[in-house]
Amino acid sequence: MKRQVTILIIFATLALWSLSPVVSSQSTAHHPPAKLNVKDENEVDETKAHRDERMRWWREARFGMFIHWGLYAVPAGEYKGQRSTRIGEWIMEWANIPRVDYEKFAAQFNPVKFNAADFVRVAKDAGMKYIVITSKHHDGFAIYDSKVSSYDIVDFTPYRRDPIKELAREAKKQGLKFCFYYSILDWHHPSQYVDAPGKDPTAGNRTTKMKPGAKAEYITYMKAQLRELITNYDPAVLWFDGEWQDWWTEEDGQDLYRFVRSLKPDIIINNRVGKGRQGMAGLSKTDRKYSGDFGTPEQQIPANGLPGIDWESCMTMNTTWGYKFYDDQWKSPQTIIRNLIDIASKGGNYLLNVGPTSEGLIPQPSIERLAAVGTWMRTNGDAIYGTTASPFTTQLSFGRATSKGQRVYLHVFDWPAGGKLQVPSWGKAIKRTYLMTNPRAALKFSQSENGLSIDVPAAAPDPIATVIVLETRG
Ligand code: H79
Repeated sequence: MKRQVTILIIFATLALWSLSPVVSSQSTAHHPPAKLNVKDENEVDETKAHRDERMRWWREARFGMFIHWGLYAVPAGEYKGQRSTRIGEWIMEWANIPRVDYEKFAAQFNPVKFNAADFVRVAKDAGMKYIVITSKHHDGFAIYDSKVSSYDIVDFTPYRRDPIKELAREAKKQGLKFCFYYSILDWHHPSQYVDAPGKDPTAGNRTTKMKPGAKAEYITYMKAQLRELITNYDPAVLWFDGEWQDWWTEEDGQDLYRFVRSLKPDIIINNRVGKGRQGMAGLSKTDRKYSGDFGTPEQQIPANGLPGIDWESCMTMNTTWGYKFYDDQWKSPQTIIRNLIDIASKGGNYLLNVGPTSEGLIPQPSIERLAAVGTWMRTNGDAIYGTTASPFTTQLSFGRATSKGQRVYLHVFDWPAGGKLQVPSWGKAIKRTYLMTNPRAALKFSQSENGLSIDVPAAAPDPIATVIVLETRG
């Protein structure tokens, strides 16, 4: 009996450590795992080994596609002649559009050009390993076939079909993981209303009020939709958002986390299910245990990675998530590729967004950029997939590094003049070094306690990022 208790405590401690992105052990000491060793049917108990197994594909993947697709693609950033620098999927908020008027966009949402196989092919050719699509954004509109709501693509649009069924099937067919975004904030649900000066009570707003007594009913509705999503499409990740409402608590988040895991035990859930995230920086707070499996920096890359903590930076290619026809502030392929490398060098994933049109097409500038990333990844993917963060204690002056097994990959952004690349020492002896594009041609190098000097070609083989492989001893 005593031994069982000891084992239980060890497992509970491991489970807490693995579930909660706690950096210092101090906070765990002050907040013992009060609930985690309590067995009830909803409890998600997990060892570190179990969690590592559950997170394995996600950690190896490093690169995914975010898809923001919904009714907001119809106005595409313009309402009654009004445009905005704000994000397209928030038009119901910034143009102060009442529910009854916003609903009218549905009559024009007819994505007849949508082709699931093409979507997945574009992601796959870019080197992406998973797809996360908005099942329901803040506007409350479901782009899948929901039986618990008529505010969905099948019941409310002339399209009358479920594009998500095809997308989920295609993703699996082509070997990508299929995942859902789901907004807790809901501008359409009768439980919520806006109480802000100059605002229509049924428009969108950053925060909504919860009608007294309506929360339980709304949670039942969310759970019914989540059950549909999990049962009918088998997603690998649930990516929550809109959790910053004052009516949503960490306890609600933990309950929802357990609910989703109970429907699919090996699913992965982001930290926005509860109240752990630190604003747009997105990593989880450490003052107590929070629900969720990974941190979610938004439109930013943490200055330093956090060892042992899973996180994913989500970013746009222009300045909006949902399609805006006039947003032409596209990032260059170089910026996008270097962001991917920068994130991998810090131990994170990159979730890169596309915002399809209401016809069902990914904008051409996005297609072009994804193709450029794909070209780079076909040559250099080994230096991204399944890697962990840079082994160097400081950021390299010439670029970034990733590591995997006995290899360190140098991603050179700024090619050295004079044919020698100087690499600081990090305590490991080098056996062999070569360009990723030419493994048979070893590069000459010399190693001293000051570091490594590698003889490299005079000109940069790849001006965006040239990968040099270091094979280490031990
Ligand atoms: O779906 C996309 C956006 O529509 C949604 N998240 C991405 C993935 C989003 N982007 N910006 N916002 C939502 C605005 C939210 C901003 C804030 Fe906050 C809410 C600022 C203050 C409250 C975030 C949450 C930062 C602190 C808490």
